[in-house]
Amino acid sequence: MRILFATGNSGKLEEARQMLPGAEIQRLEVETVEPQEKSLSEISKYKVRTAAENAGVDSGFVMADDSGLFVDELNGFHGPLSHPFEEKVGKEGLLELIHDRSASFRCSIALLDCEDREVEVFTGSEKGRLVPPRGEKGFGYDPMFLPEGSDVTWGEDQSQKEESSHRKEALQKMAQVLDLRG
Ligand code: ITT
Repeated sequence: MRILFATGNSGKLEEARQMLPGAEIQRLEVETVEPQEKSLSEISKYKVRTAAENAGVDSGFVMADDSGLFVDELNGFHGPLSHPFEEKVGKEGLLELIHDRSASFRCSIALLDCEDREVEVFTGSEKGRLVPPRGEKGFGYDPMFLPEGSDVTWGEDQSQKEESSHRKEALQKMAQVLDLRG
């Protein structure tokens, strides 16, 4: 089964290919549009609909992913607002704002079925702790994220992320539904 993935983020694309070996995932070359004030789920739905529309895709499946880092002490900030935050404060700047470094990653994947124009959303989350960057693997905050129960970051050991992550959980839920559809 072919799924077009509307993303400008090569790390997400690689993970989806690795985590969903049963699907042929191709990048949909289109700029994603991301409203800044809503939930991950609303943003992912908006992203997938606008991407399919702007690229003129009218058959098959299109997916989009919106993910974010939610810091417990900041009541879940910055969540979906990563781009403005990173521009002003920077990834490592985040560590200077907090005492308690507990945080979660959350992922929302929206899947558009172009036949009936319905969008289904699949979510996942992963708890952990933020640390000064270690390792160079992965992307984004991976070098700063220690998943719960581990003492190495995703930047040092990607195999942990391949086994269990916010994106993996969402992709697995999506894979189940696609299998059910046959
Ligand atoms: P799209 O084209 O798919 O929208 P994006 O990079 O803009 O790609 P998001 O808005 O979903 O994606 O995510 C914003 C940032 O959050 C992203 O650039 C990373 O810095 C961080 N992020 C998201 N998922 C991550 C993950 O699995 N590991 C580390 N950082 C992540």
